Amino acid sequence: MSLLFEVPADYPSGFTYFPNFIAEEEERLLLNAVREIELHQMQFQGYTALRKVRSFGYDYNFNTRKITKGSPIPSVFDKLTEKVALHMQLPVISLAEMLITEYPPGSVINWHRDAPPFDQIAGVSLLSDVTFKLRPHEKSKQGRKSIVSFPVKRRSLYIIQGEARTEWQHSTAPVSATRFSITFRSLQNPR
Ligand SMILES: O=C(O)CCC(=O)C(=O)O
Repeated sequence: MSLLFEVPADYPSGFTYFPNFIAEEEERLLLNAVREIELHQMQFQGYTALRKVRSFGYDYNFNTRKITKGSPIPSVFDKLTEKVALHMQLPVISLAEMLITEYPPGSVINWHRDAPPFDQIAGVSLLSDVTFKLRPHEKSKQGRKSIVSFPVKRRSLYIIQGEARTEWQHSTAPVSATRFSITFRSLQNPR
């Protein structure tokens, strides 16, 4: 497994980045699969975001802050799930949730740490690049200078584990062209 870090030296421990994680042909097949799936506008605490989403495996409810079992991850994503699990050094069964997100031009995901029921996170980017940002979660440590910002390229994989997961938040800058991400999450308490 080749490990190529193309992120700044001050990126937090637990953040790993693999450019060219998938080949162009794999990206084309994944885009075909993703475009077959009906996505819905993301609703968050009474606010409708520009991005569209669909989760599989588990669904997280932002009101109850609980997860419930969802529809199974479609088998067309098996190969990708296995490859992501291998890079996360986790058994494939532990990738319990898969979230597909479509970001139309101008859309973002704001600063957040992923919901507590989830543990480790991995994101595969399709169709276009994005500027990915990380900053400390603790308010007293936040400031312009604490933001680590770098490009996450289409066909890449990033993994968020350890300190990057527990002590840091992440967000993305507005995209200039439509981007899809496929996010995998393991559970804090596997069922
Ligand atoms: O689009 C991305 O890669 C970020 C996804 C993300 O942070 C999330 O779904 O919580």
